[in-house]
Amino acid sequence: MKTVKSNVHYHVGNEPETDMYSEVLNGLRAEKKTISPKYFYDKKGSELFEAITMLAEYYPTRTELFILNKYRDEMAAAIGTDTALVEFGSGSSEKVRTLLEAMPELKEYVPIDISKDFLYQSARALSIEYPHLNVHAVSADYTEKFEVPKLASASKAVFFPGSTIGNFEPHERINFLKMTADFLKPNGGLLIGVDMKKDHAVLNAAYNDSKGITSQFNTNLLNRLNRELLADFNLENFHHHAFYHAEKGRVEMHLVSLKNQTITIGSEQVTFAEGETIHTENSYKFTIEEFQDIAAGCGFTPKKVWVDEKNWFSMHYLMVE
Ligand code: AVI
Repeated sequence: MKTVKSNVHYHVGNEPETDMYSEVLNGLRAEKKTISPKYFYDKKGSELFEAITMLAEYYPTRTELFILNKYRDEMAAAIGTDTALVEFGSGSSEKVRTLLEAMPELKEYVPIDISKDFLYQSARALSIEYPHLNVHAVSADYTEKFEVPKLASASKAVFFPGSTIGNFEPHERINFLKMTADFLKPNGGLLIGVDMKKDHAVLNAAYNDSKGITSQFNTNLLNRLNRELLADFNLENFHHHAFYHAEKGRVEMHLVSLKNQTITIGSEQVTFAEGETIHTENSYKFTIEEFQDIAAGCGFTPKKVWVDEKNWFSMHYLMVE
């Protein structure tokens, strides 16, 4: 009998430990009510985000893909050949395929994602498409400490597309970049997608699409709380509100209470005044210099930046010593 040797390996990088109930409740009890955007992504939320990426008004995904396609050879050259490519929040590993096409000599790809089933399925598919690649799928929350298996390549490069960094608060962003710099030492690189500051009308339209998908994405959070935390939000009594806040350099998303109301969540109650909001997301936008300064403060040396013709989206390559 022929023994089959698989080129996909599965690892547990850490066990995510968030207590959603107490985190959400603390957020709703705060002076300014807030819920972390990480809770958008249940099954329905992930599908809605996928739909957002295909909207005419939502430029980031297709612009980043355009940049990746156009400059993938330069990116591959910057990353080098004796390097393991590690992707944070790899999901379906769709974007990385563009890069992999330009890196035929790459030996190791390490997708990291919190959603184990999806990760393992995508890693398996990728390992079949790229039989020469060793795929080490690591299930982990990459914003916390995690372990990766011992790798054969001389150095590591992290691929972090999608401008997810824009959804981190300034202190989270700094922690994340410092942790990533530590992880990459010595001689590692970070290829990261970063959405840029631009005409406010373009930003406002991207988060207020005409089909109302972003509104559904935002309000779906309440559905999730109803189902998973036994809450009784009536979705008709909350309204999607998104706008670009120029001084803060971010798009804010809120859910506005349309009346005075009291909500039950599990065994607790939370009251809302008419017009009061739950702040559900910030999406920070950066000039090239702003982002390079932040990264430099966390131990990175900026090496190269690629942008589209309109200067709407950037992909930075940064290195650590
Ligand atoms: C995932 N993240 C980068 C998206 C963004 O643009 O900040 C999430 C999103 N929120 C509303 N539309 C898309």
